[in-house]
Amino acid sequence: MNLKDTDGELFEILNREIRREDETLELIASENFVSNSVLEMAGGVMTNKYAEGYPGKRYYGGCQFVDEAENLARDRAKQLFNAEYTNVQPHSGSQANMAALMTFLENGDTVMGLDLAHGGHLTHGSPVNFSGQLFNFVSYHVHPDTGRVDFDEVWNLARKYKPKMIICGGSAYPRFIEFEQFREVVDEVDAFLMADIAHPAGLVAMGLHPSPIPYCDVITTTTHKTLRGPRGGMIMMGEDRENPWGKVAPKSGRVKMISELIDSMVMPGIQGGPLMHIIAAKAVAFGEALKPEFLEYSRQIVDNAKSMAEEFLSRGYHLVSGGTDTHLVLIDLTEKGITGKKAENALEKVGITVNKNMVPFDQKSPFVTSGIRIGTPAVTTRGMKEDEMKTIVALIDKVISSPDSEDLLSTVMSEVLDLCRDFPLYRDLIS
Ligand code: DSN
Repeated sequence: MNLKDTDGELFEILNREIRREDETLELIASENFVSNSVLEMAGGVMTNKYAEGYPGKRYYGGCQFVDEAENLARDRAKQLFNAEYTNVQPHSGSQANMAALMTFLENGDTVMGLDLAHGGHLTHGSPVNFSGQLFNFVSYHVHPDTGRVDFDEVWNLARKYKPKMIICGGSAYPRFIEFEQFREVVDEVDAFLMADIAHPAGLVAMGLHPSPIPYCDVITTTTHKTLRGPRGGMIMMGEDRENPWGKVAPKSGRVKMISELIDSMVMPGIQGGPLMHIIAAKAVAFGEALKPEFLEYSRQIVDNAKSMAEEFLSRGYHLVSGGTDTHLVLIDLTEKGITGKKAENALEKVGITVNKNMVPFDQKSPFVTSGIRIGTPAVTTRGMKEDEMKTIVALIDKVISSPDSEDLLSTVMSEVLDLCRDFPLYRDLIS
C-alpha cells in the first residue's frame, strides 16, 4: 500500500506541490531544490529511529546505522568548512542559534546583532523572538549611503555597551559578511564573535565567500539554502577550546571543552530526539557538496545573481548596497511606486515566487514592506544561466510596471510556464 491508495487527499496535495515547484520560478533566496538522493534519505526509514545522545553514546539501542550516518554528516561537514567541530543535530537555524547563544551567554547578557529590517534575522534579537526576550540585544545597522554594515556605528555601540557577543550575518545581506572587521571589534571589547552563515553557507564551503572559521568563536548555519541539503541547522567551531567559564553541562556535569557544552545544550538542553532521517540526508547533501560539480554550481549561483543585479540596475531599479556578492539581491521598490506586498502578490499570480522584504530605513510595516528579496539558488539548480536571468528580470519588470493589468499578467504567466518547461524539475516524481 502506498500513499495513493491509503490517503488520496494527501497524495493529490503532494502532486499539486510537485507541479507548483516544477511550473513556477522559485526566487525565494532561502529556498532550493534537493536532489532525489537527498529526498530519498529524508523520506526514508531513519525517520523511525529514536537516538537521543550522540554517536556511540545514545540513550537507545539499535543505533549502529544512524551512528554511521551521523558520523558521516559530521565528518563531511568538517571537511567542507575546515572546521574542527560540528553538531549536525539542530532541527533548524533557529535551534542552532538558540543553542549557540545559550552556550556562550547568560540570561540578560548584552549582545549586538544586525537589525532585522537591515538584513539581520529574527534570532538576532527581535523582541518577538526568544533571543530578544532572553538577552539584552543592541542592534547595529547598515549605512544609508552604502547599504553595508556601518562599522563606525558598530565600533561606537561596542565601546558603549561592551557586549559579551556580537553576531554577524543575516538573512537579507547581499554582500560578503565582514568577519575580519568584526574580529577587530570583538578583540578590543573582549567579546565573542558568532557568525550566522545560513544564507551563504554553500558559497563559504566552496571558497566563493570569505570563511568565518579563522575569525569566529562559533558559527551557525542552515543546511537547505545555498548548501542544497534538507531543512535543518548545524553548529561549527574552527577550533574547539577549553570551557572558559567553568560552566556545567546538563547531565554531564563540569566539562572541559566548549564543544561538550554545545553538544549538551543542543541535547538535552533544547532538543530531544534528533531527526535521524534528516541528519542522514544532511550527510548525503554534504557528500554532494564535496564533489567538483558543486563548485561549478555555486559559481553559477553567484554569476546568476550578479547578472540579475546588472539587469535590474539597467532597468532603473534601486538595489540595496548597489548590487550583490552572493546569491541574493534586495530591491528597494520605493521609487517604483509599488509595495513589496503588492509586488509579491502580482508576481505570485504569474508563477514567480519571491518574498516581500523590509529594506533598510523602511517606512512600511513588515506586513507591507518597501522591498522584495530575490535569490538564485533554486533556479540555478534547475540549470538556468545568465540568459534566463535576463529573461526573468524582464518578466519581473513587466509585472512590477503593470501589476493590475490582467492581460499582461496572463501573457507573462504563459512565458513563465514556457521557461519552466525547458528546465524540468522532479517530473519523475509525479504519478
Ligand atoms: N526564513 C529564512 C529566510 O527566508 O531567510 C530565515 O529564517
